[in-house]
Amino acid sequence: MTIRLFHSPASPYVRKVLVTAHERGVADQVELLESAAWPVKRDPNIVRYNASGKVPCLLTEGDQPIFDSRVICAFIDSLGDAQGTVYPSGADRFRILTLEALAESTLDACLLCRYEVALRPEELRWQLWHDSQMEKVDSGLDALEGEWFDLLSRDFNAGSIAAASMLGYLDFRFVDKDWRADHRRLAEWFAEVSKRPSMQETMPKG
Ligand SMILES: N[C@@H](CCC(=O)N[C@@H](CS)C(=O)NCC(=O)O)C(=O)O
Repeated sequence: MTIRLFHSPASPYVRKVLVTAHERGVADQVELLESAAWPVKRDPNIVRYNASGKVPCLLTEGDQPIFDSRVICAFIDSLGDAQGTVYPSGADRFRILTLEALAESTLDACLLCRYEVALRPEELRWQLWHDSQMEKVDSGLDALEGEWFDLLSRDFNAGSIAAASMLGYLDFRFVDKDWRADHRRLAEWFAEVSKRPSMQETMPKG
């Protein structure tokens, strides 16, 4: 089966999807489609399938769109061989889904900061708004370093994948942010999981 993916090589949400595909052994089934997702001047090729115009957006063989990244990850997980899953069932399922949501909301705040700096005309920028998003990033990092760390580091589940993609994005776009200084455990964990082939094969570019 071939699944097509509107993607961007810099997108951390796309990275989540690709890491999941590698972890589940289906990366060779993913065909990357050219696309130009951007909050202004959206790409009509994506909008045709995903009204938000965002990537990732997956197309099934029957041309059915699947988005957003969390839904795509769950879909890709279901394609992998029956023995593994990044969304274990049972008692931890909703904890892992919540961990994934935590990592993703942290990532959302990163992206809002990035757009503010990279996209918004300088005279329209609002420092308080930017700093408030960065506070969300810091709270998210604290939570991952703290109460969520055991679940995060127990295995490489969907929540761990989302967190690793978020940390990779911080290193990629926020090179001056020394998040490791106050999050030693998280930094060690990230160094370790970054060695996984799924992470090595999906380094952000752009
Ligand atoms: N919640 C979405 C977020 C996806 C997202 O924001 N993607 C960015 C690229 S990193 C995008 O397409 N931005 C274009 C836009 O905001 O219109 C998901 O998890 O897939």
